[in-house]
Amino acid sequence: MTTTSARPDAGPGRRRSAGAGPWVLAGIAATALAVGLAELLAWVTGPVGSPLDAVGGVIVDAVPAPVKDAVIALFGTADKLVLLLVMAAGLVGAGGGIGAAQRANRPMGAVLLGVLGLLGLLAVLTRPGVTVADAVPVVVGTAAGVLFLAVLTRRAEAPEDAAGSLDRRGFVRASAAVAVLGAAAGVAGRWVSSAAARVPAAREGLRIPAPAVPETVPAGVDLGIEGVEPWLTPADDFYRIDTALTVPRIDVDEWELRIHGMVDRELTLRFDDLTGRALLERAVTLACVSNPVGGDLVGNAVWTGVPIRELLAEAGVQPGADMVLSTSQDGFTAGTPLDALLDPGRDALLAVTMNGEPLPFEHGYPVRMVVSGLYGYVSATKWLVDLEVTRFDRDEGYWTPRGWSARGPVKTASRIEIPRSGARVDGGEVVVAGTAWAQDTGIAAVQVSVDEGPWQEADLGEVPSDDTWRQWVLRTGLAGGQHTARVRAVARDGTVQTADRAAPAPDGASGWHERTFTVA
Ligand SMILES: Nc1nc2c(c(=O)[nH]1)N[C@H]1C(S)=C(S)[C@@H](COP(=O)(O)O)O[C@H]1N2
Ligand SMILES: [Mo]
Repeated sequence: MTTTSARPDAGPGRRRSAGAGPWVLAGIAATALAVGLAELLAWVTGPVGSPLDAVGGVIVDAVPAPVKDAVIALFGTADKLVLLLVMAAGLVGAGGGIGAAQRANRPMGAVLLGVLGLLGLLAVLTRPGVTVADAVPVVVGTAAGVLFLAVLTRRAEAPEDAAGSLDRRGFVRASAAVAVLGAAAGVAGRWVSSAAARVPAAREGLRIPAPAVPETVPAGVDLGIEGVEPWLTPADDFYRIDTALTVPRIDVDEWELRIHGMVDRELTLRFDDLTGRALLERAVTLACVSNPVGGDLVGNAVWTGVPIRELLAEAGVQPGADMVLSTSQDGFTAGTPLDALLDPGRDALLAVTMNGEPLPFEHGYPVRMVVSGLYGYVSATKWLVDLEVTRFDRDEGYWTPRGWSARGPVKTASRIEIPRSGARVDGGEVVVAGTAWAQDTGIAAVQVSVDEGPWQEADLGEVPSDDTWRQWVLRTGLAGGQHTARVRAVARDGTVQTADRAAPAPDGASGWHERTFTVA
């Protein structure tokens, strides 16, 4: 119950109705809120749910061909913009009418707004590929608009001194604020969703020049053994590790890379500045520091890109620097030792393609780093936008304060892929096979010991360089019963893969991989 103190000029419960102008504004505000919120939500649920696109589509389909031709002749490619402006004008008119109706005959305005929403919903539901989720933007937007109008009406009708009561000024202010908010939401929604739709199309249409120095992959990289990972990992099967909740979708035309810090000349590069250079193509195996012994957070791809040292040379690295802090568009950072990036013997690329295609969004489109011999967390920044030449005693990468070591050279590793754990295999000759890697150093040999017997040399697949993993196979006669095989690799510098067991944190797992299986 509301108690009201009597005032000479306004009796208890007396309606103070604003004039027609404020009500027209209120109707426009409610409509703007409904449409604007729907457009913003359609950015999340997908473009099919956009009421402006849906109604625009209905209009385009309904307009007679001569009118359409005239519009295109008049406005050219701005025809879509013209249609949007016409719809916006129509909505302002409808909103004004809704406000006037609400003033004259409550709740007629709210009902009309509901009808407008229903028409928008029908338009959305006629679109190809529509799903239930696409109804959400219009329904929620319309509900918000109706709610706003209802609450505004109640408050305007409330006795002047009741809590939440609105005077004429408050009524106009609330309407104006919501109108601006709704319009801003609509513009923002359309802007971001059009950018989001443009980016995948741009990636599809992207033409990257052929590498000046192509990779030559020898014929024997794959030993052709069933159950062994292919030497070249298809992009779709490539492991994915990152901190991104939603995969960044960068517009390649907007992309810029800034190279700064302890350099003589700051550089800002656009995508064309990168791809206009002589591109180098290299197969490089990427590994995650979190990969356990025998794990699969490792993959091998052919990348093309620009050697990072060429760009650093152009910028002119100043004495005293020992690290390059790379930053992604979504704020991830990696601290890479400068000497690894300057070493002419090591492949360190700003990569723009993966297996002959523009980088997949998940793997860093449009530009990422790939550095042979370093774990991804200290070197393989995806969605790269910034390189700062600095020092390890001044800066650190994302994972360093989270329990991982500042430097992350890849540890020599090998794994058994067949026989699978617990497998039963046919007697006679047993095939033990898998993959081994020591990026930037190379695999010289792989050795297998069965049941703690002597180490036997496996046959090795070919490799184009020391940057990639290497397949291996040992064919050995084994008696029936249970056996355990273990594997170790020897790197090209002569070091033997260590037997010391280490967990992945803080700088990578180590120890020999074992598989136990049964021979029939
Ligand atoms: N922007 C960004 N780049 C990143 C990461 C990340 O979280 N964000 N993770 C890194 C880690 S830990 C690894 S192992 C590799 C994995 O690359 P991939 O997902 O292409 O296999 O990306 C590196 N680059
Ligand atoms: Mo990683």
